[in-house]
Amino acid sequence: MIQTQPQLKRIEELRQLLQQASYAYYVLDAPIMEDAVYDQLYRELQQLETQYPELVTPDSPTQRVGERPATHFTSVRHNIPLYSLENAFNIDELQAWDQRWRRQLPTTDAVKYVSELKIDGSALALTYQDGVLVRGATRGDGVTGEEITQNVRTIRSIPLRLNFDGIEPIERIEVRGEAFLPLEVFKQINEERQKAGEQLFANPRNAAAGTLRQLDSRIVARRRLDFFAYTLHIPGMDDASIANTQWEALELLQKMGFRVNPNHQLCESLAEVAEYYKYWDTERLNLPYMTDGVVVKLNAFKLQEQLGFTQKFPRWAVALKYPAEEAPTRVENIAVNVGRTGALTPLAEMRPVQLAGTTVSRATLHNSDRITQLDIRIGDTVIVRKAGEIIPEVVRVIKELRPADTVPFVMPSHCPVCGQEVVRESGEAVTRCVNASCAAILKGSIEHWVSRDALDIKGVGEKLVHQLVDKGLVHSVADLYDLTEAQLLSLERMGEKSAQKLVDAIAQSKNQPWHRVLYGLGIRHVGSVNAQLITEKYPAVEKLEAAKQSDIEGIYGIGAEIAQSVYQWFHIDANQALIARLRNTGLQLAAEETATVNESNQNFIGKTFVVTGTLPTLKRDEAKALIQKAGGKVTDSVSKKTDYLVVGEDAGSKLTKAQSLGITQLTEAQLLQMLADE
Ligand code: 1X8
Repeated sequence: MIQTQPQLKRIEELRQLLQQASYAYYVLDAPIMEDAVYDQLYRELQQLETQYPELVTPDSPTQRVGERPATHFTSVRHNIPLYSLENAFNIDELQAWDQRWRRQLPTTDAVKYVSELKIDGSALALTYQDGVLVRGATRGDGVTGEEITQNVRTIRSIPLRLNFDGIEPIERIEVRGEAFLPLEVFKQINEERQKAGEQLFANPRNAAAGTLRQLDSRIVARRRLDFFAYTLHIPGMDDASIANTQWEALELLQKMGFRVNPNHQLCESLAEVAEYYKYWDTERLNLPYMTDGVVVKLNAFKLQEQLGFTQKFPRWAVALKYPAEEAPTRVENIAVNVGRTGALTPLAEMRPVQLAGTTVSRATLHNSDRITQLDIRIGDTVIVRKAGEIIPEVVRVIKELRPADTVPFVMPSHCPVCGQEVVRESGEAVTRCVNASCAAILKGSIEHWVSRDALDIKGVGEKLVHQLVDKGLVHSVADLYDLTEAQLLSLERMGEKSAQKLVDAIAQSKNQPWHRVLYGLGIRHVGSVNAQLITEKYPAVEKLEAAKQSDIEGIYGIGAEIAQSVYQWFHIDANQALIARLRNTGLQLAAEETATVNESNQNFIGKTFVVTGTLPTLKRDEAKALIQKAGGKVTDSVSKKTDYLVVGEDAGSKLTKAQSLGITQLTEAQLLQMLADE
């Protein structure tokens, strides 16, 4: 213990620095430390903690990255139930609520209300013992929830230790709030799931709830959940003076280090509440997260206590909801699409309706389970819903309006594209075409291969892919590389110049890095992030082919499902044959030897770079990694200290600023040249 004293001091210092930086970044949205500095301090802490595991504490910033999967969650009973809120759908219903509590508790004093936004997420109850987060639990049924502490620790805006500066330390405190996924993250997750051939989340609430119940907290850590705190309970607080009103409670939560939604308002009358409701009806569409209403609470805790609870709800609060964006329309047809994974997706084609500012005429029906559940038939009148950025979905069928002659919809027993019998494995919701040479699967795989995050072959779009497959010119992605100008010229409306350009673009793609090739193969569950994780561990295809499933699963961030999928893919003969052909075409099936750029390069030492805009072939992160490997420094903002600005398409304010400071600009080609030169 004596010997570890200096280390303990440094560890505590590092934790404090990292905690402050993280708070500034995630809660205040006002960074105080450069990423590179943060990373360096973090690594130092990690090393010390590895060396002295007995000094690791649950509130250390290193405890936010997740742990190996749990086998199950344990149930926890909430000391104070998490009530749900009574709903009101318009101002009349709000007034009815107000009159009800006033009848129970006649008062002539001026009453204040706090109006807050209702966040569409998943409620959490967080317990802090002596200021340290010791338990995080889901709402569950309100009485019993699930203990998900490890997952909660990955949410960066949730403090692992409370800040009691200037307040009397509180021994035990329970904080409640809403965990949610920002819309941007939600969209990104769904895009990744789509690309990996996985089922999409219907809305951010489901995505947040699903994420919180992930047994593998490493996956949770990558999903970037956020959290707004909205209430706190202190056992025995009754007449404590620490907070007497909801308004003060929100201030206290903020002081203790929580993110509190800034859009709350103290209202002196119900008319002011109504104004707030009206204002946010439109303004909420500009927020980066989903809201579905306003929560109105009586401000004084004294009033709250006097009113108490009904069987289900607090009497002193109400959720004033916004009408969901739903509309009725008629189903004209149910089509069945076949995707690149062979999954059959039923799609309702409907009479166009206006919803949330866009015209909706198609909605996914997901799979046959969903169809059975809805009992949706051609000719039915249905309610469709679209909220914010979310894909439209059919909410329910209005059975009363069903015409007499409808028949239940059944999924086809044969693939609508190739005619081969389809398969639905027991326990799976998805029906699949398993014909490896089905044209729909082939078209989908080629579209995926040429897509931006894969081989990024410009000029090869959906239409051309269909022509190439239908004409029998391409039977696998490898065939793309044998296409000749003459063959392309045989296609409709293809000129010599375009044909030549296409052949060039396809040939160019042979230079794309190995991780893009792996992603392009379209292995189930392998999105572009996973492909990069895998290729870091297996820098050559031969190594990956020889890997055991357990080895692949050993990669940080790769779960069992992904590992199994990759392992199985490489053990199918046809896929082995494909790899052999791709190897012959000269594609990169190994990470490029970085000899020229691996060691520091005189052009880069001591130089500061900023990368902006869309580069022609490299992703920004790839460019940054190359610069750093060569010994250069990369920062996010342009300043006098910037030596080079690497500029791509659609560069914005950084370019303008660099121009005004006279900073040297580089194209991607010039950057690559510099990397190659010594
Ligand atoms: C649920 C929610 C509340 C608040 C925001 N979003 C929610 N989903 C809030 O109070 N600001 S309160 C609440 C509940 O008590 N069930």
